[in-house]
Amino acid sequence: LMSYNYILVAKPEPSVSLITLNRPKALNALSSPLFEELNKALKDADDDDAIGAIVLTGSEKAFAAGADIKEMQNKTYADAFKTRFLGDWAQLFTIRKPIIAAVSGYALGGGCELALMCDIILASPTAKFGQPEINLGVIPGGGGSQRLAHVIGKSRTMELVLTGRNISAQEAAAWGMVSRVVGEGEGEVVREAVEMAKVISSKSQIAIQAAKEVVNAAYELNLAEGLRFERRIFHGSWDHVFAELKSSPPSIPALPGVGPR
Ligand code: CO8
Repeated sequence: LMSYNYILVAKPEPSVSLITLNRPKALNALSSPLFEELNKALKDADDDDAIGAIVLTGSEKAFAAGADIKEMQNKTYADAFKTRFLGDWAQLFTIRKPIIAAVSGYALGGGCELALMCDIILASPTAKFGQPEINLGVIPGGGGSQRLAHVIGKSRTMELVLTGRNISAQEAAAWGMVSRVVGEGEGEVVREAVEMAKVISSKSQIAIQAAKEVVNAAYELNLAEGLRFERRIFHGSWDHVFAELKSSPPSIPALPGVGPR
């Protein structure tokens, strides 16, 4: 097992990888070394055939309070450009298995952007989302302006990005930014996310990964391209079902009216 400095990796269920951001003293500020470890853990989970879904969480106080301001403050434009600063965050999109963010406490700036990069967000009643970059004289740099605009629309995105105001879990749910607010109690949001990950893991993994790919395409393609992409993936998606039915024992339920059972 890999040992990490800034994250914890566990298997609360045989089919679920739980990654916990673990820089409590800095409220999980997303430094480059932290992101390097996160990328490694995500890749390992993606490569592990036993894992069907991933849960990403932080602490009760903070999912993540942003990009690491202390790391950024001395970077010149040339440093940032040459090292593609924050560019490595995009590795998260190469992960084919679903990633569920379980958010408690602060999800600000880069922390909010990290949650938005996940496939599903569940929020604890304590969650607070916001893009406070404007208060520092800068703007979001991890996709916040673009992803929020897709998810909550222009007016609300402008409000968050231009005022720097934080919103509550309830507001985020009403705005469609998170799936829902789960019950109170420490660790509740993580338990709920693990349960959801377990359900996802019980399905055909090929179908799950194809479904994630096509839903995410809705945020990149126009409608005509997206529909064509969905249809193509759909056309291929039953091939493996019949292939598995021919081999025994099938790991997925038989289709009504089809197959030996
Ligand atoms: N980066 C680095 N360290 C951080 C960060 C961060 N984003 N957030 C908190 N910390 C550290 C604090 O410095 C403090 O460390 P120390 O004890 O060594 O001083 C420790 O975490 C605890 O923080 P607080 O004492 O502030 O805890 P509070 O409970 O009083 O407050 C808050 C919690 C409200 C979340 C507060 O910490 C806060 O406002 N944090 C910053 C939030 C923020 O602005 N996030 C957006 C970051 S910006 C971004 O993501 C991209 C742009 C960055 C541009 C930087 C240009 C210079």
